[in-house]
Amino acid sequence: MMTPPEFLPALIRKTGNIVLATHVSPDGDALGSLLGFADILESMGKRVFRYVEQEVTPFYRFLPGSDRLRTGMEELDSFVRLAGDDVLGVSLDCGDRQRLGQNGPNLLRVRPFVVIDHHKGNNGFGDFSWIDSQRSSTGEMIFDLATALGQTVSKEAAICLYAAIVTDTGSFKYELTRPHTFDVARQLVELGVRPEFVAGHLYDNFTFGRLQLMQKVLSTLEIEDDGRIAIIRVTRKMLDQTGCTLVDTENLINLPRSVAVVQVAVFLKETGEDIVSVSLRAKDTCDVAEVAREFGGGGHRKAAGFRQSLTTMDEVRNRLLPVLKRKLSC
Ligand SMILES: [Mn+2]
Repeated sequence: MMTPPEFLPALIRKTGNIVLATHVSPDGDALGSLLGFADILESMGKRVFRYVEQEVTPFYRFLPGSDRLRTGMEELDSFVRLAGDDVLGVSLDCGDRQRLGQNGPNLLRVRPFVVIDHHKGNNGFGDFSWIDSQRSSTGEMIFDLATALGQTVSKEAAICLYAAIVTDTGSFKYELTRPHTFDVARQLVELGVRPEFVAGHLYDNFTFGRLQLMQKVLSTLEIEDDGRIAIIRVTRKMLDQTGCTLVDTENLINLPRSVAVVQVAVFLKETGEDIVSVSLRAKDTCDVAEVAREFGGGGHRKAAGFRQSLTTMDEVRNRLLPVLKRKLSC
C-alpha cells in the first residue's frame, strides 16, 4: 500500500500541535523522516515539537531543521500543556516502545499516539499505527503521507527525506529498494535535492579519528565457520583513544559483510559498563532477526540487533556463535 491508512491524514489535518519522536541513537532515516515531517507539518500551520533523547551529533547537522531538535522533557511538558486536547504524538522509525528511550513512557502519555514505521516485527504500540515492512525507509512513507495530505514538500524537507531513503537503502542497494523508492527519490531530486550534497555529508565526512577507529576495529576481525561468519568488535577504550563515539561505528559492519563468502557479519560493541550491543547483518541464507529475538532483540531479516547487560563481549560471542552456526547449517 503506497497510501497511508485513511485515519492518518484526517487525524493530522484536525490536530494543531504535534510531538514527533524517534528511536534512541537516531540514524539518517530516523532524523531525516522526523525533520522532513516536521517541516511538512509546519507548512500546514501546525506547531511541532521535534524530540530526540540526546543532542544530535555534528554528523547530521547538515539536515535542515536539526538545530530545532529538542531534548528537554520540561520543554516537552510545557508544549503539551499549552496544546491542551489539541495534540498528537507520533513516533517515527521506531520498532518498539523500548527504543523510544528513557523518556518513552512520558512520550506515550501524549495522546493519541501514532506509530509510523517500516520495521518488521513492530507490533504497533500507542493508539494507532501505520507500519509497512515492505517500505525502504520511514522517509519514503513520510513522502507519501505528504502527498496524501496534498502538501508540497519544501526543498529543506526534501533533503531530509532523501537522506532518510539513502541511509536505509544503503544508497539504493538493499532489498527493499523498489520502483516506488526511486520514484520518490526522483521527485525529491526534482524538488531541489542535490544527491552529491547529501552523499557528501553522509559518506565523505570522515575524520582521521574515525579512520583510526576503523583500523582498530578491523584488527579485531575473527573469521569463523569457514568464512561464513565474520566478527568485529569495538571497545570503549578504542573510542576514547580515537576521540570517537558510537555514532562513528555506524556502517563499519558493512566491511566484513562485504566479503564475498561471508553470510553473517557480527559487530560486538561495548556500549556501557558491562553492556554489550550486537549488530547482525546477513545475506540471503540466514534470518538474523530470528537470531536477535532469541537474545531479546529484533530487527529485519538482513539487519538486526540486540543488547545484553551484565556480561562481556567474549561471553556474548560464545553464546551467539553456536546459534549462528546452527542457523547457517540448516
Ligand atoms: Mn528506518
